[in-house]
Amino acid sequence: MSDPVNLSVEDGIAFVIIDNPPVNALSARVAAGLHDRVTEAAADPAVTAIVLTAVGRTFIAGADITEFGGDGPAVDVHTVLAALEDCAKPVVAALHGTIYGGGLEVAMACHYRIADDAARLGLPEVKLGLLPGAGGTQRLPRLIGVAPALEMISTGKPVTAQDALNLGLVDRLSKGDVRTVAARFAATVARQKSPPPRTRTRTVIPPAPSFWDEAAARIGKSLRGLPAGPHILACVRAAVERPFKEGLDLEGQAFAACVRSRESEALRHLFFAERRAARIKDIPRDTATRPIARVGVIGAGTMGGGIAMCFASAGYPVTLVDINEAALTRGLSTIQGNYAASVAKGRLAAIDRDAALSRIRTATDYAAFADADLVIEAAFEDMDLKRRIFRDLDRVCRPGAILASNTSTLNIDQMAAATARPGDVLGLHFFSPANVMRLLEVVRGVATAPDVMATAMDLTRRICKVAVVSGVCDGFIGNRMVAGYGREANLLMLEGVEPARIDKALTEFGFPMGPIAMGDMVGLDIGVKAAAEAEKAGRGSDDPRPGIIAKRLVAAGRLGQKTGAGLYRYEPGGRRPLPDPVALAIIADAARELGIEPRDIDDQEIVDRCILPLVNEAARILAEGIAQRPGDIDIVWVNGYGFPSLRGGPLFYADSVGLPAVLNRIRQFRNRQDPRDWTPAPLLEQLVAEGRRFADLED
Ligand code: 3H9
Repeated sequence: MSDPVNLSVEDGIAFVIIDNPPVNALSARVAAGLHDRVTEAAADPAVTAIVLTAVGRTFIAGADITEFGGDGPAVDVHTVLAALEDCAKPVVAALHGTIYGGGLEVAMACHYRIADDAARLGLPEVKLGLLPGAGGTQRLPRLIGVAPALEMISTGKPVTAQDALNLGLVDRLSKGDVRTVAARFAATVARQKSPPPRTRTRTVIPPAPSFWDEAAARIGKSLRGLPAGPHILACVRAAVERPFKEGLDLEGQAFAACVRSRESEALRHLFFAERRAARIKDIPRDTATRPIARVGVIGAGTMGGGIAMCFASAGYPVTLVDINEAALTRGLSTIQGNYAASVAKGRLAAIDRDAALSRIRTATDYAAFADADLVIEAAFEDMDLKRRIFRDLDRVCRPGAILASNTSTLNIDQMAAATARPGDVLGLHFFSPANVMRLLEVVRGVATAPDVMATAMDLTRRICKVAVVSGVCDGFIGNRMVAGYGREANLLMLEGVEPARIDKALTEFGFPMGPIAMGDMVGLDIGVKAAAEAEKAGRGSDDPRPGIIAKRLVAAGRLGQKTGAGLYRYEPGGRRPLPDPVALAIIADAARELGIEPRDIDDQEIVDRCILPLVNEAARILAEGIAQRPGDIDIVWVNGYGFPSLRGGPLFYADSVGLPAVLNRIRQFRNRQDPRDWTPAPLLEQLVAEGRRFADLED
C-alpha cells in the first residue's frame, strides 16, 4: 500500500502532499502520515516553510466516514493539528476542490490558507448528524466570528472561495496553480521571519447577550430531533467563553456522543446508500454512455412542466410538446411562475432564470423531436395512450434516441413492445413536483440496454437528482410500498382513530406530514381515479375497506385541500387541516356498514400498523429483485415520501428495531387483522431465522 502522505523539498519549501483517492479523506493513516511528514519537515534545517497540499480532485474532503464507529486505529487528531499549528516554520495550506469537515479543520490549524478560486469550504458534519470534531467549533469562530461560524456549522452549507476570503477564512485566492502560489507565498513569509499566526491564540469577540437565546431557538427548530444541535451551540459558545483547551475537550465529548447516536448512524447510512444506489450491479461503472444534448418532453402539465424545468435548469435545451397551443401556453406560464417564485425567494438569479427559460422551445407535433436524444412522456396514466405515444416516437425519433415514460405504475415492457427498439426504452419516474423533488426511479425493462441504463444514471447526476434503479412491477418501489401504508391509515380510521391522531403519531415519528393530511393535499380523487383505472385494467382489489372513505368523500365533493374539505376542512385559501365532524360521520357510517367496531388504539400501534407494511413489502421487493439492495429502498422513501432521514429509511429503521421484534409484531397483526395484509414476507422470516439483518444484504 503506497504512502498516503509524501514529502518533497524544493528550494527550501517542504511540500507535504496528501494522496488518498478519491477525495483525500482524513483516514487514520493519512492523519498519522501528516503528523510524521510535518514533524520531519519541521526538523529539516534545509526547510524554511511548509506547504500542505493534496493531489487529485480535491484537498481533504473530510474525515474518513467509513472509519466512524468501527474498531479502526484511533488517532489523536489534535496531536496532528498541534504539529501543524505549533510548527515554528510557516505552514501554508494550498486548498482546491471541496475543503470539507476535517479537511477545513486541518487547514484552520495551518498558519495561512491560500485557496483556488473555484474551491468550496465548509463544515458539513451536521448533515451526518455530527459536529466538527477536530477543533472546528473552536477555530472557526476565532477566525471568522461567532455568527458566521455558527451559521456554517449548524447548516453545513459550504461557502465559495470568494466568500471565504471576505469572511477571513482564507488569506488569499489563487487563479493559477494553487500549489505554486502557496509556495511563493510561503517563501515570502519565511523571509519575513515574523512569528506564524496561530488560530487558537486568537480571541473571539463576544456577541450581543440576546444572541445565544435567538440562536438556540433557531437551531432548535432547524435541527429538531438531532442530538448534535444543542452540542453545536454549547461548543461554539465555549469558543467565546472558555479557554481553547476546554473548548476542545467539550467538542471531543460531544463528537463522541454524536458519532454513537442512532441519528448519525442513520444519516451516515443514507450518505453511502445514496452513492451505492448510483451503481447497477450487473453493469460496469465504465460503460460508455450515449451523448444527450437535447431532451424532449411530452405533456406540458404539472409533471411534464416540472421535468422540462429539471433539464432546462441543468443547461439542456428542451422541446416541450403538447396537443395544442393553449395547453403549451398554460404549461409555460406555470413554468415561468415557478422560476419567478425561486427568484423571489433568492434561490435563483434572474439571469439563470432567463437562461433556463430560453432553453425551452414548444411544439404541437412530435416531428419536433427529430433532433432529441432523449424523450420523456408525461401523458395521462393510460396504457393505450402510452403505447400510441411510443409507437409514434419510434417513428419520429432518430435511431439510438432514448425513449422514456414517466409512468408511476404502468408496465414499461408493454410500452417498449409498441416500438421496434425496446432496448432504448425505460422508465424515468420523477416525483411531483418534479422540479423540486430529488428522487428519480429509473425503471429497467426486461429489454432495456445496459448503456441506456448507464446513460440514465449519469444524466440523473447531471440534473442533481438521486437515482434508484427499479424493476418493473405495479407501482415500482415507492408506490408499491405506499399501498400498505395508506391501507392501514384507512383501516385505523374505520377502527375509530381520528385522522388528526394518525397524522400526529406519524409526524411525531418524524414524517413532515401524516398520511391523512397528505391525502388531502394530493387530492382524494387521484387515488379514487387510480383505483378505478386499476379495476378497469383487471388489477383492482377485492377488499372494499381501504378505499371506501376516499370514495365516499369524493362522491360528497370533498376532494381535499383543493375543495376546502376532504378528511379535514380548510379555511378559505388556508392549508391548515382542521378536524371536521362531517368527515368523521362519513367514516363512522362506512365503518358501521362494514361491521367494524371502534376500539382503543395506542400511538405505538398507529405507527407500527403504518410503518411495518413498508418493511414487509420492501422485503418482497428485494426478494423479487425489483430493488437492488435495502439501502436503495431507504433512499426512495427518504427522498420521495418524507420518511424521516434521522431514522435512515424503512429498512434501516427495521434493523435498528431488530428484525425479530418486527416479525413478531407482524405476526401479532396477522392474528388480529386480515391475514392477507399481514403475511410475513419470506425474506423477513429467513433473515430472522438466520440471525441476519437487512444491512447484511448490502453490497
Ligand atoms: C468529519 O470530517 C469529522 C471531523 O470534523 C472530525 C474528525 C475527527 N469519507 O460523493 P462522491 C467517497 S465528517 C469516506 O460520489 P462527488 C464516497 O463514498 C466528514 N469516503 O463524489 C464515494 O465513494 P465511491 C465531513 C468518502 O465528487 C467517493 O468518495 N465531510 C468521503 O460527487 C466519491 O464521492 C463530508 O461530509 C468521506 N468523507 O462529491 C464530505 N467523502 O466512489 C462528504 C466521499 O466508492 N463528501 N467519500 O462511491 C461529500 O460531500 C462528497 O463526497 C464530495 C465529493 C463533495 C467530497
